[in-house]
Amino acid sequence: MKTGIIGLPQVGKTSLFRILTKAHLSAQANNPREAHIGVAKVPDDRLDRLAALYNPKKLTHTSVEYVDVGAIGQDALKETAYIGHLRQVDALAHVVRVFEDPAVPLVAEIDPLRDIKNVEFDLMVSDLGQIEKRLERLEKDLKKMKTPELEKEFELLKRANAHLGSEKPLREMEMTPEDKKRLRGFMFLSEKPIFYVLNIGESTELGKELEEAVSKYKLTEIAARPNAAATAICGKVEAELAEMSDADAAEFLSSYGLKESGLVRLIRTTYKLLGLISFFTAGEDECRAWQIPANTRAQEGAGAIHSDLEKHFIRAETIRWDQLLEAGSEANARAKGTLRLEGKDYIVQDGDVMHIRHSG
Ligand SMILES: Nc1nc2c(ncn2[C@@H]2O[C@H](COP(=O)(O)OP(=O)(O)O)[C@@H](O)[C@H]2O)c(=O)[nH]1
Ligand SMILES: [Mg+2]
Repeated sequence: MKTGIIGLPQVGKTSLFRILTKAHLSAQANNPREAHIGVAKVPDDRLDRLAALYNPKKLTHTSVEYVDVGAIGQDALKETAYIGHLRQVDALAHVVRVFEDPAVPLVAEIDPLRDIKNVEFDLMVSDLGQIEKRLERLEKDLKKMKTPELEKEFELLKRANAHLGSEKPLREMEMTPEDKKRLRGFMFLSEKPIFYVLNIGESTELGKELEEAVSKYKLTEIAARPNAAATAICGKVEAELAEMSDADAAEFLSSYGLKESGLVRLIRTTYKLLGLISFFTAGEDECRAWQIPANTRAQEGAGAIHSDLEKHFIRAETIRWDQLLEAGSEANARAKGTLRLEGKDYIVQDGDVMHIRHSG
């Protein structure tokens, strides 16, 4: 799953991308129209604690991809390469500048809500253009021959058109799963879940500032809308943290009154916005997190590990991660009755530890 990092110029997109993916960008960074793609490990304290119990040879986290697509704007959105990259992503992280720095001149006065509205507008205009073109085509085709399929698409696009016309992004439009499927091929930009990331300046009371930023910059309402979220980070501090050892980083964080790095929060929120959850497999060889969409059945979930496990699935020995830790071992958990046997239609829960029994 990919998240596109978008935003106006000079807001800290590339800096954030670098820290998220620990990428060392070289020559390719010179071309502003070239998207950078990188992988970020998804931090998971639950998995780390399971690993402390099993002491495995290997510890494997899940990961998500980030794409630094470059600055957004009406012009960029007319470029085939730019829009191509943007359409491919599953969610958007919109970096909004709040930090002030004389070394990085401001294009306009700091106003997150204005920036958010401007970028949203650009996304919606791009979608409208696509819809209008398709509607024209459909009108012609429907005159030649009416099919229920074409008529349904026409009605849905008309509704999407009106929705955008009322200045609302498609991610806020009510849609049945069938509607969603019908629109999938268009890869509409304003339909993607969005995550507003306020990049705030350094301060001695950073912990408090980070906590209050979303309400201070009046994003509470916008972040509560469907398929949206907001958080604040301090890019500069994150960049310093990225260079430190774990012990130094922990001390540095507490000196700012922080419990965890902003990156951890950011990656976690991205994961949620993408509709993903993790289940675990745990043993002496490997402790591992597996990424699946929320509401996945156990049999399909087994397929995330290996297609053979899905094909030959019998049952899944299942226990919640914290119940396993509490029991101290699978044998104890079985004795206590907290280890359950689940069938193929069981809906896997975030944090389940599973052992798939199979006949393959
Ligand atoms: N003071 C400060 N400067 C930053 C921060 N994030 C990025 N910058 C600087 O702002 C400039 C633009 O950053 P960059 O990540 O390239 O922005 P982009 O155009 O959005 O990709 C660079 O000189 C960065 O060093 C931040 O959090 N605080
Ligand atoms: Mg950049």
